[in-house]
Amino acid sequence: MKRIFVTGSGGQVGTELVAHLRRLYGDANVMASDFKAQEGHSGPFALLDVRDRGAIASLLDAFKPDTVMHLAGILSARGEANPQQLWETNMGGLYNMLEVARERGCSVFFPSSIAAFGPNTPADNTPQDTIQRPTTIYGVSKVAGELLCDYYHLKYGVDARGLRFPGLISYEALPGGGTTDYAVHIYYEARARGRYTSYIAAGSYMDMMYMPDALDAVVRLMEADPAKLRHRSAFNISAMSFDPEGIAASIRKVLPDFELDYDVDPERQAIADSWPNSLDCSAAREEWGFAPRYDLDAMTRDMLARVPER
Ligand code: VAH
Repeated sequence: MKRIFVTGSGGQVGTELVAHLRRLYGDANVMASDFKAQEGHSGPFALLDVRDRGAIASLLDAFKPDTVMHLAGILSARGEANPQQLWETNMGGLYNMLEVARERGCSVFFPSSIAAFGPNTPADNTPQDTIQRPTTIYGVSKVAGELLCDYYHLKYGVDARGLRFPGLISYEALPGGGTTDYAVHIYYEARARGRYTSYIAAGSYMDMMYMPDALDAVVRLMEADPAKLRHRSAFNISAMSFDPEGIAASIRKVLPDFELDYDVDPERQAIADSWPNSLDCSAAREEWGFAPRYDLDAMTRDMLARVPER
């Protein structure tokens, strides 16, 4: 990778991925874009609605990237409130990006998710290749996105690659509209109020990962030797699996008086119940060296040291 175009640069992943890529490849070689204006960029930025293929084409013709990281999209919980909008944005945007990238020979990174699995997927140690019958429109868009990326690789030779992200925890930009967002909010609330009311029930295990490991995984995958990739658009990756009680116990190792209670949101609980408990990440390890550094306690110590006490 030398010149990279990022969509969704205002989101939880995009905010940190742009900064990470600029540290690695230089500010001028990473162009950020989002549908909302953003101040303070140290490199090029453009307003972009990914539903507008002409706008994407114009920006790529001007910036001439070799790689596009297509993060623009709506997350699971917000998507269930407006499935049609999610489909237009997530699938319409991805199709536009793949078409524009195909015409210009760009590589494409696609963020899939553990949401690409459903209630009849084996829930523990979920295989890389298994049943995918998600019951959310977000999950349907992720399975369709994985298949579309693989099709563009097989049909047109587009260098499309992707990761099935678990829940991501970070402190630079808050997540918006996801089901795993509780695992971010709990740290802010622990620091600010010493307590948190979880909308996800005890015993609901989901795969999670600290943002530094996610950023490293994206770069490792995109820089990997394509000859070694047996999979492409949807590698299982995860660093840990926990339920609300597990993350609370980790927080109490730093804040002994932290209290957790519950007010379960049935809609987000139903989404969480349809997702795996833990993934098998052997394909990612074997094909491109996936190696997360943070476990739950290391993430907790870092998050509590960094989140503001507001
Ligand atoms: C969500 N954070 O909750 C996203 C992610 C695995 C979860 O896809 O929708």
